[in-house]
Amino acid sequence: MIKLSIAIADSNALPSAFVVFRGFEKFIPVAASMGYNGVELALKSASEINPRRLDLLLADTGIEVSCISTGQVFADTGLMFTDADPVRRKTLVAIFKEMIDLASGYGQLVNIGRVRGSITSGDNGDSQKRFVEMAQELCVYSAAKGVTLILEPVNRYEINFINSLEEGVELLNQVNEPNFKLMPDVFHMNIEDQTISGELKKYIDQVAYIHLADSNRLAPGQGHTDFESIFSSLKEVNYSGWCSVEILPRPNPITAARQAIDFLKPIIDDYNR
Ligand code: LER
Ligand code: MN
Repeated sequence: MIKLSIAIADSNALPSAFVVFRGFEKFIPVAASMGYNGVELALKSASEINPRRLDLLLADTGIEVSCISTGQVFADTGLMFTDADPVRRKTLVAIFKEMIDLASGYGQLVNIGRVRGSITSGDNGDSQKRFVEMAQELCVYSAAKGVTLILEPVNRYEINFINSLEEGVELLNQVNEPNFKLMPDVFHMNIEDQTISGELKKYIDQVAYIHLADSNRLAPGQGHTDFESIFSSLKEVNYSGWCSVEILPRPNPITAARQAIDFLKPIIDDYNR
């Protein structure tokens, strides 16, 4: 069974927040009325969420939180897991623990995208070691709260650390915690991975969540990514979980969200039959 979600941030989110919708109060009801099952909350801090208000919105609309994503933490603060400065890493651990506390009530998934940080050339693996240690600490904290951390491979034009699913799985193996999984994004996979369908099938046991966008990062159906093939491959290996629409809000948020669900709903309904 696949459930469909869409990325949303607070109304005053940074321009760099990569989401379709901005404004929980306004757009959670819009996403629900379009037929989305969930919303992915893109946050820079857990304090952006008022749980009482969110509970009301979720109850009124019947929609779920699919995941909490953290790209804005990096965009807003520049903090990263690989940072050489222990004080900055400690600040990031505290921000993440609050996100994990929030996720224990909403979605039980927290992503690690660009906030993992980059690798400084010639550092002899120190950046990676810092990542592994911090991920292990946060996995232990998350496990006690029933939360899984999900690592998103991101293409080489945005970061130099973990671009492909294969690299992601190597890092998962080093961290070696049961609640550390992958969040493939088919837009990045189109740039980095040998094939999208093949790598998704190969690593499906590690896949806990999927981002969807077409080859041009518009709504699925607007570019040349073969979504029929992706979903039939996922079906072969029985993927069950969230797929989340993370696309450019073009020509405008409503049209982009509508295009995505118009294209994906028949495919997902068929998948779930
Ligand atoms: C975040 O999910 C992502 O895919 C990044 O490309 C955003 O910069
Ligand atoms: Mn993504």
